[in-house]
Amino acid sequence: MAEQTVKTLCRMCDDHCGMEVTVEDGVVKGVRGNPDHPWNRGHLCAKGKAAVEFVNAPDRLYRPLKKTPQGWEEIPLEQALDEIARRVRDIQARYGDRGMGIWKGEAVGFNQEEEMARRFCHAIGTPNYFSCDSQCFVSRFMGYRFVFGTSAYPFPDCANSRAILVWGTNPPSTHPFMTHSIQRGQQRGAKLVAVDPRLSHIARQADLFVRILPGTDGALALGLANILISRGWYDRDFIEHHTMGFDRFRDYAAGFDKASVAEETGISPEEMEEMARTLYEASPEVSIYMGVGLEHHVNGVNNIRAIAALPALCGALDRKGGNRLLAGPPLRNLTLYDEKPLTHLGPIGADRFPVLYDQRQECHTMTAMETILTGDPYPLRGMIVTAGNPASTNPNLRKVKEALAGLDLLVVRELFMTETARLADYVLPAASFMERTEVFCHASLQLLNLTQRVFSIPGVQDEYSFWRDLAHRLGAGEYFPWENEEELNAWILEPTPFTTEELAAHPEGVRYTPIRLEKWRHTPLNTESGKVEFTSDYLRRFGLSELPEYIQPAYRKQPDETYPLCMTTGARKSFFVHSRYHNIPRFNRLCPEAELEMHPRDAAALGLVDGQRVRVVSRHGEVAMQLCIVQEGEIKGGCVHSLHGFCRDNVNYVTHDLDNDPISGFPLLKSFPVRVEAAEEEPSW
Ligand SMILES: Nc1nc2c(c(=O)[nH]1)N[C@H]1C(S)=C(S)[C@@H](COP(=O)(O)OP(=O)(O)OC[C@H]3O[C@@H](n4cnc5c(=O)[nH]c(N)nc54)[C@H](O)[C@@H]3O)O[C@H]1N2
Ligand SMILES: Nc1nc2c(c(=O)[nH]1)N[C@H]1C(S)=C(S)[C@@H](COP(=O)(O)OP(=O)(O)OC[C@H]3O[C@@H](n4cnc5c(=O)[nH]c(N)nc54)[C@H](O)[C@@H]3O)O[C@H]1N2
Ligand code: SF4
Ligand SMILES: [Mo]
Repeated sequence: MAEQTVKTLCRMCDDHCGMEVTVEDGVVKGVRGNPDHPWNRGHLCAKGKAAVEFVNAPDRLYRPLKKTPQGWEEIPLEQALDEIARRVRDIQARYGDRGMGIWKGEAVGFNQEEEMARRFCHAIGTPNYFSCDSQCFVSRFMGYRFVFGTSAYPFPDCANSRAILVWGTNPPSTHPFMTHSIQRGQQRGAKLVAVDPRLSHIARQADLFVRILPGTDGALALGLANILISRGWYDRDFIEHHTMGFDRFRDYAAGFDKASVAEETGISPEEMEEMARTLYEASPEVSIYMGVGLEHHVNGVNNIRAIAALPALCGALDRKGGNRLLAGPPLRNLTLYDEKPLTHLGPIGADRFPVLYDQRQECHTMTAMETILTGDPYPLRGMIVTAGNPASTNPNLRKVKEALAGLDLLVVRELFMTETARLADYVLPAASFMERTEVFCHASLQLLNLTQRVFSIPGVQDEYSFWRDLAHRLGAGEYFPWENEEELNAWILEPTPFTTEELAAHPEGVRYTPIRLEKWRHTPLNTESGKVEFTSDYLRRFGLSELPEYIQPAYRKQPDETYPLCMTTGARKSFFVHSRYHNIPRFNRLCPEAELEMHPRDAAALGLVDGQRVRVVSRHGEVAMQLCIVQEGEIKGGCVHSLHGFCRDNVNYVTHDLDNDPISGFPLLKSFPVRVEAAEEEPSW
């Protein structure tokens, strides 16, 4: 038996921990953490350890499937690619090149493989590139970008902080090895503050748990800014020399007094006082880490901008123990936005969310569902989806399923027969992360890595081979000249001092640039003014508020008796990633079905008992699930929560697709009104 150990990175989630894989005759037998990798230092989380079961799963797809009136038919790969190419050509001939869309999900990451999908999209002449980023990270990206000019998030240096604020995020479940640096900070005496409507894992470890009403975070941040500024508890020198718009921001924040903020957010004036004092006393060693809990609201970007103002007031930007500004690597970019911008073709959603398109060249997935169903502003008739499961993860699932099922052509590249794959005309077997190689940048550590192909299965294509083969069939082969991923990796690395061989020799990563602090002393920030921006001229030019204006969520502004509870969704469990890993038996046993978490007082008022089936009804739809009455203190009264990604009882039947943040276009998944009642019969879909 030829046993071999391959050092690569785990991609069971996007954290890319160092991983060593044992392979015997091409079959993966075991995994362990790479002790030399500085992110995870030899550890793997439960999902990482399950990578063996994932890549060897008995329900994996190995052959292309074609939907026929008799059911799924297995066909050879070459035939599948030929037929798909013919049907793409037909759609583009009939409706124009923009009649096709490309959709990339979370499972293949955000560097090279995202760029490849974008490249293919423009190579075949359509501007309609969609991704999970219509509801992931882009609101944070924009919030940070408008204030600090960063393209990545300002990394919290928790290990060296004296105060750590985790706001709308729960790293023990989602970024487990980030938790180590939080713990190191705590061991050195840092005070940990968690802001969340639910008692998350990190909130349990916090010195102060601030139990906030969903979607009201901007009011709290402005209230804190008001306390800090009115008492002079801020870094005057930094504000004077390195920021713009301070006076207008100060005047605006002055309207957020403790009493009105308490009324809006459900946070007591004493808790606000304690938060403000914690920030002041720890300044400038204050690090703030924001998560997806802040994004899925109609006011997300501005709430995030308001929170981002706090490290600026504390003078914590790019300081030891503060929020570090990250430098990206000088890698070659694969996208064609300079060569073939295609904006004249009207990318879908760019008119509704011009800032989203301007900042990210990203079309809007929820608008796409409308476009498919109505043909307005033009027909969108074909879609190729890779590494995503929108029929589980996008909001308003009834509409998503109707739209995707009604396309002339839906192609899904998958490892498993998912809800989205079931709607497809063709399902193509996709390579897992162990069957491809890519250059990966660990921006927070400023490291470059090369992931390794551990094994391969004939007929199961990696992302590059698929786009290359289809592009060649569609007359766009000139954009995919590289023979394979290895050649492509070398091309991407050309502007750097490193070769693929050097990266392969350093599975723990190589630092592409030294970590330097306080860069703002010598180098202008990447904002329009070169300074930290409390107000944004850029947003004003789009007709949006230049201030991080606080807009009340609708459930606060116009309470509706029909839907008296506030719903938040998607607080992650450590062993699932969205709709992934439910097929790993030991994870499935831990949480076999969707649950609705409810405060005991709310359950008592409705006469509901633990474990019974309840119906959750929103303006968009309804879903039945099992009720879980949590302990007093585990969730804010008046709020309910459910995780997304379940095959049955999916909460995305009740989430809102067309109530969006006007800046990022993000949907309302986390602060929308619902009612809950005993379920007498199951909904009909
Ligand atoms: N195990 C696992 N890891 C993952 C993922 C996964 O699905 N599973 N997903 C990955 C992806 S794509 C992402 S985007 C990241 C997300 O990573 P995180 O941002 O850490 O996501 P969550 O764990 O959902 O934490 C969000 C927290 O925000 C809270 N919250 C909800 N609404 C509000 C609100 O209005 N205000 C405030 N202050 N808090 C609120 C929730 O209760 C929850 O505790 O995780 C990544 N890592
Ligand atoms: N209600 C609600 N909905 C949410 C959220 C929420 O908080 N609440 N969170 C949102 C967020 S932040 C995100 S990022 C999205 C994520 O939305 P999606 O991107 O749709 O996420 P997944 O369900 O993880 O789908 C990934 C799919 O890729 C497949 N896959 C795994 N590995 C590979 C691979 O190597 N190659 C290919 N081709 N396929 C692979 C998996 O089997 C899986 O079906 O969900 C969003 N949906
Ligand atoms: S956190 Fe877990 S799943 Fe994510 S990369 Fe690391 S070991 Fe893998
Ligand atoms: Mo996400």
